[in-house]
Amino acid sequence: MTNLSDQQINFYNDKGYVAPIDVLSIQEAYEIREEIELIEKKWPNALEGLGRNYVHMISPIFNKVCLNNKILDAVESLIGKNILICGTTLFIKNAKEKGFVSFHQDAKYIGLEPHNWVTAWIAVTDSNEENGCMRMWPGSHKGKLKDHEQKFDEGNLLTRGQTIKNVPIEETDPIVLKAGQMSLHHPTVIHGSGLNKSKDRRIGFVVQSYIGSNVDQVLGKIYVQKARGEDIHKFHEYSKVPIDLMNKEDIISWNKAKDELSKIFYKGSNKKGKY
Ligand SMILES: O=C(O)CCC(=O)C(=O)O
Repeated sequence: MTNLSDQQINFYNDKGYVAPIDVLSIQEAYEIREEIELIEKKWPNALEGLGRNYVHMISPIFNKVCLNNKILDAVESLIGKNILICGTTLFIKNAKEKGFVSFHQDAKYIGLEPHNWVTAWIAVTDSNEENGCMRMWPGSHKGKLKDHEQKFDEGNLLTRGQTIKNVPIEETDPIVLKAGQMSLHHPTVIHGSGLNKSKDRRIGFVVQSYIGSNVDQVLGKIYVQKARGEDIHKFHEYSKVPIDLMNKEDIISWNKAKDELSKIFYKGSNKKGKY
């Protein structure tokens, strides 16, 4: 059992995140990197843009990570025992590229209500201040949702370049993780990340997010998979568990799911970004 301790739960409630949590071995983390790099080689561009989403639908390796018991035990400590996977995303920052993530709150445009959900950021590579790890503004989850400016700026890895202004960077905590560790963060904590100034890629495999079965999607349609417990509310349609990598039938379902997700991401916006 790797349920979070009372101290970790208190920390999460107070700060809006908890880290680091050991969940995968170095080998398991490396297996994810190899899967990503295999896909990039065999299906160039498949993971670009909107393709970075729902990747657990086309790869048994990514799917297995979402069902990892150490991750689920920790998640259960925060959102209860009835857990669904409602999406995954790859946040990749290659060396020498200008990728960053502006300060934002996940709950702003995602339509998941109520906020009984948590995001698991799993380090596929080490993630540190040099290569642009996430930074959390501790305690910022306690306030209301903030205004976000939609900047659609180049290099921003967020859909709309949504940005909360005047975040005091010196008050933010760097989330330093070794490959195989994860952080968990709250739907309304303000977070972002800077440039990768290292010589290697920085990769996060992100379950975005684990939701309680009481969480509805109020802006559109999502596809879920059961992670643990019972789906009491049955709000969502289920996606299939992938049989092998990039199976043709799975790709059809993946494309459908990504299209629906894109509608949610850009609801109310007259412009679309890259993702
Ligand atoms: O990977 C990053 O740098 C940011 C990821 C993020 O914003 C998230 O997982 O909510």
